[in-house]
Amino acid sequence: MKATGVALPILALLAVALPGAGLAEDSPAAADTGAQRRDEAMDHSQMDHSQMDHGQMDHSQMDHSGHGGHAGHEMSFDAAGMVMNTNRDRLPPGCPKVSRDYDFEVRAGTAYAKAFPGDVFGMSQHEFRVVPCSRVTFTFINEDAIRHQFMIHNLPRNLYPQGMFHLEAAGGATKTGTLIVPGGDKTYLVHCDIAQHMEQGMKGQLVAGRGSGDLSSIPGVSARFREDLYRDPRQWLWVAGGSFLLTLLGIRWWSQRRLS
Ligand SMILES: [Cu+2]
Repeated sequence: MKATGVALPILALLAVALPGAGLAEDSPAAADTGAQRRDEAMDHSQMDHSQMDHGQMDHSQMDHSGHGGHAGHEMSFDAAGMVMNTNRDRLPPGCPKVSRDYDFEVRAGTAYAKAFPGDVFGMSQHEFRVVPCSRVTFTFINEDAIRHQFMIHNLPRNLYPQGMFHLEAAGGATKTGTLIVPGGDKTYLVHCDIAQHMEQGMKGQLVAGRGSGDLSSIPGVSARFREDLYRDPRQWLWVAGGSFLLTLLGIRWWSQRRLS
């Protein structure tokens, strides 16, 4: 009776102390509390934006809320989404003719983020490699229930108002558009501009020729601007199992000591 009376508080102490001790082995991760993780997520979005050339993208001049800001765009718009600035025949600067045709079928949705820890949204393909002056048709299939976009930026403004090619598909919808890539080696940003979708994985790049360097945080292509720390659930099982075993051993040792 006396043995159990002392063993119980010790058991409780062990149970509290041991999981903590297990975590102390890799303290940086242990310190990664929920609150910090939220802060990092916010930070991440801001820093990611600052690293990109969003400043050159004219988002300030765009009016996403209505038609007013889309003056001059060639645009087809319906309940299923829109296709903006599609171009099949007007040649961009440096292109005497269309060099080649490409057809990409891009699927978008949460299912394509599974391979990338920390991402929520994704695309079936995050990088598109083409030769300069090629004509590229994108069929954008949205498998989610929410709206997604497929936007390409920094294209020649005389052909693509605001330098932008833009597909937008409502949940479950498919939209197709074509553009002719300018001459020269350049990497173009592809993204979904709906709030936080790019930061959560809907970011890609269209690489013409040798490109002009990888953009950051392209899933499967380039490193994240800031890495997220995630713990494998199996690690928790090891910690819990280890603590339990140590507790049993402690009780055994204690009761043997009391009896001897
Ligand atoms: Cu999206």
